Amino acid sequence: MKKERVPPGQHVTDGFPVLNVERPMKFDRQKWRFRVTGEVDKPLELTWEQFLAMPSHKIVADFHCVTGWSRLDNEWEGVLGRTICETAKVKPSAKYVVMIADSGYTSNTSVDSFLDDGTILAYKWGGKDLEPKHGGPLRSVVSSIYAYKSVKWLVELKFVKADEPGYWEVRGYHNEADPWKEKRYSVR
Ligand SMILES: Nc1nc2c(c(=O)[nH]1)N[C@H]1C(S)=C(S)[C@@H](COP(=O)(O)O)O[C@H]1N2
Ligand SMILES: [Mo]
Repeated sequence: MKKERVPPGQHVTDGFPVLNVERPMKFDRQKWRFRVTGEVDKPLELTWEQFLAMPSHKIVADFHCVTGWSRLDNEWEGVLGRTICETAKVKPSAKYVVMIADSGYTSNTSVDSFLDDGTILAYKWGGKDLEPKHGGPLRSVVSSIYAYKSVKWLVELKFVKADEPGYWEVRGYHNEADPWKEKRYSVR
């Protein structure tokens, strides 16, 4: 059977809603640092210029918010999750990655999902610098799962052995967040 384009229970929006629990971060190019920590052989601490100098890619992917809207065909440009894993030499012991925003908002996902072709740390959307309200200068985009796992104002990736549920995951949203299986809420 042909796979539907839009996951069950989602409706397509042409706009690009803005959703966040905190205020957008203030971006200071000089002070900004991006860190990769935890279960890696080569921890990273990069300046904005160093981040931009990393090998970049473009992907086109759909974005599904758990509240019901989906925005199709987003062109994201940035550094693939896979590239980060290779550069930081993520250890086999790392099973999960915690994505950390400047504010302290976090979300977690499996290293497997992070290595997926649809996972990118994006600094451009639709060919333009990612707007502050959408997470600029940098956000993670994990296209295979609901968008609460795409962290805006990303400043750190922490690779861990044991999972660490993030902001929404401890507030009742599903830890795996597979939109095709409608894993929206955790049932206790
Ligand atoms: N730092 C941070 N990232 C976040 C959020 C947030 O509140 N703070 N909300 C998440 C949720 S629920 C969604 S749907 C998307 C929304 O991204 P957008 O505002 O670019 O549409 O960001 C995700 N990343
Ligand atoms: Mo969301």
